[in-house]
Amino acid sequence: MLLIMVHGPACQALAKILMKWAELIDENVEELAALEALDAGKLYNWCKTVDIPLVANTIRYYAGAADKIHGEVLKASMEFHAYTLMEPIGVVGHIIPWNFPSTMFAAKSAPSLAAGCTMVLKPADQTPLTALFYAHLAKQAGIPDGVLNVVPGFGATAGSAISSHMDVDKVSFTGSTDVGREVMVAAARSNLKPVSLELGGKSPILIFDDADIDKAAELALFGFLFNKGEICVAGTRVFVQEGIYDEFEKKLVEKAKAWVVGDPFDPKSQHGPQANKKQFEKILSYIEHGKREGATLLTGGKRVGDKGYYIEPTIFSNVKEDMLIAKDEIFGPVLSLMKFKTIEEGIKNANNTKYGLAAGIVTKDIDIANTVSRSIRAGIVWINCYFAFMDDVPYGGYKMSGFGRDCGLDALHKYLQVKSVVTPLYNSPW
Ligand code: TXE
Repeated sequence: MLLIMVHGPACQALAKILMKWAELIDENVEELAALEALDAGKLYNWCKTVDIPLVANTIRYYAGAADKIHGEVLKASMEFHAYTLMEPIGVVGHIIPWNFPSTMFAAKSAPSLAAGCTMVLKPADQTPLTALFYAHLAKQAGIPDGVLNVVPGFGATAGSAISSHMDVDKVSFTGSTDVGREVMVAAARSNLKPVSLELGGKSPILIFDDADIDKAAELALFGFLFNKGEICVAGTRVFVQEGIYDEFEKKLVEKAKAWVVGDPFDPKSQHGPQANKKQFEKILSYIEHGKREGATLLTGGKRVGDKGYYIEPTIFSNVKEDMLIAKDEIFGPVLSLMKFKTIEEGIKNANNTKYGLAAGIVTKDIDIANTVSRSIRAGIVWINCYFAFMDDVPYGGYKMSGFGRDCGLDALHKYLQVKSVVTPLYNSPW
C-alpha cells in the first residue's frame, strides 16, 4: 500500500528528529555564529546569543506542532459523513535573502518540514555558509536524504530553477519586490504553484506628544540601525508629533552619534559592515540623492574610514513625502524624520507608501494606540516596542510587501492543503 499521508507515529518520529536537530544547533552555536559573522558582516556576539539560539527555538516550536496537525469533522448539509485532512503540499522551494541567513532558514524550513513536506532551499548567493551547516546537522539528526536539500547558487539560475520547476509544489520567497514579481510570474507560467512572498518595506514609526522622549528616541534609533538597517521591517520613516519634535530630534541625533560602528567580532561594536559592495554603494547613492533633493542631513552621511563597507548612522530631517529617500527601501542605516500635527495626519502619512510590512506606535494613550493600530495598513504593528518577533506571532506583508505569513501556525498552514473526504451515511439516498 502506498501511504503518503504523514500519520501519527511518523509525525512523532519527525518531531523527535527536529528536536534532535535543534539540540545539535545549540551545541554548534559558536561555529554557526562565526560563519554568520564572516558571511554577512553580522555581529558575532549577537549571532551567538540571539540569531542562532532563535533558529533552535523555531525548530522546537514547529517540532511541537508536527503531531498536532489535523482536519475537522464537518456538519455536512446532506446525509453524508464529511471531514477534512490537512495534507503536506509536497515539495516546497524556499528562496531566502542574505540579511538574516539563519533566522530566515529556520522560519522557512521548520514549518515546511513539520507540515510533512520535503524542501529545496536556495540561500542567497552572498551567504550560503550557515544553510549548508544546518543541512549537515540535519543529516546528523536523522533527517533522511532527499528531505532537506540546500542548493546554493545565483538567483537567475538556481532561484529561477525553483520557481519555474514543474515538480516544485509551492514556493516561499523572501527578497526584493522586483524579484518577488519574477518568482510569481515563473510560478504562474510553469505549474501554477502557489507562492508566498515576503518583500520590501518602508515602515513608519509614529511617536506621539505624550511619549517618554528618551525611550522613544532609543526605540527609533534601534528601529533603523538594528542589523545595519538591513532588515525588511526597519522603521525608516519616523513621524514625530510637533509638540515634542525638537527635543526628540536633538536626543535622537545625540544617540546616533554615540552609536559604535565597527568590526563585527569586536564586542563593543553596535553594527558592522553592510553585507556587500552592491548594498554599500546603493545606500551611499540614496544618501547623495537625499542631499540633492533638499533634505537636511542631521548626522552621518558617509562611509566610516576608508576600508570595508561601514556606513555612519544617517538621519535626514525636512524630508518631503515625495522624496526618494522617503519612498524607496534603502536597506541601510538611513532614517527620514518627519513631523505631524494631528492623529489623522499621522495615520495618513504613515500609510502613504506602497509597502505595508510593519509599523510602530509610541504613546501612553490607549485610545490612540488602539485607533492607530487599526488604521495602519501593515502586517504587524508594534506598540511601545519594535522588532518584537516571536515564533508564535505571524508576520508578513500588506500591499506590495507581499502576502502569506512567516511564523506562528499561519506559516505551518502555508505548507498544508485541505483534502475533503465525503462518504454517504447508512440511510443516504446516494
Ligand atoms: O535581493 P534579491 P537583493 C531588498 C532590499 C535590497 C534589495 C536587493 O531593498 O536592497 O532587495 O537585494 C534570489 N528567481 N531586500 O538583490 O535579488 C537571490 O539569489 C529566483 C529585502 O539581494 O531579491 C536571493 O536568494 N530567485 C528583503 C533572493 O532571491 C532569485 C531581503 C533575494 O535576492 C532571482 C533582501 C530570480 N530571478 C533584499 N533573482 C526582505 N524582504 O527582507 C534573485 N533571486
